[in-house]
Amino acid sequence: MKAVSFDPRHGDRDGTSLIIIALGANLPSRFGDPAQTLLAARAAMDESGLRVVAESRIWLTAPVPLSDQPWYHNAVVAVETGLAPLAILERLQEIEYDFGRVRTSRNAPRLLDLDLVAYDDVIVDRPALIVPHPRMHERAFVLRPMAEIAPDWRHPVSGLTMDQMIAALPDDQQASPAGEAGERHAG
Ligand code: A4P
Ligand code: MG
Repeated sequence: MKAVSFDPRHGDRDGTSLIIIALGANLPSRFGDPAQTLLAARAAMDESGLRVVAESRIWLTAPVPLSDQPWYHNAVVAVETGLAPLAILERLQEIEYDFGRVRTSRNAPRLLDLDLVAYDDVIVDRPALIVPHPRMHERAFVLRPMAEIAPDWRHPVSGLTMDQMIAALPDDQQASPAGEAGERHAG
């Protein structure tokens, strides 16, 4: 794929874009435990014009940076939409607020975090929006689920493949599909 610069206020180019959104939660919400919150968030995306066309399994992941916070449930979905990147970010933030998120500090525990991880090979570098997400390439909780639904994606800035980014992850970022890990860390 060739990297292109792209005005994030305008809509997608041909309707066949690979748009990747990462979901994360590590506190209970009114929808239940974090796994139930992620399922409800996926449904909310569908209802707000972000049609989910592929989804990873739900992964249970150690907090990054490592701390005594509860472990996270994380997942990644691909959506189809005619919305431009900035409009997608607005929809995601509306859903976060609707789910009761109160922004405190970066990396604080959260009811629901929705990040726009990638929009094809588009590069956006604005104060309010950076795409690909500026930390996606160093996070197992994004890359491992994303590899399940977009194994052929290549980072448009570094040129690295999914396999290369995963191979470069530090060893301490534990992540496994929720069913396999057991639920002992959840909460
Ligand atoms: N922003 C810029 N680019 C983007 C983008 N591509 N997608 C801006 C979403 N937002 C983007 O985000 C802060 C600002 O980033 C937004 O106002 C938006 O304009 P936020 O969601 O308000 O705050 P945050 O989530 O605390 O910060 P941030 O930077 O999104 O944190 P991260 O990097 O998402 O990290 N560990 C595990 N295991 N699992 C997790 O899910 N999540 C985090 C949050 C930390 N550790 C984690 C997990
Ligand atoms: Mg976020």
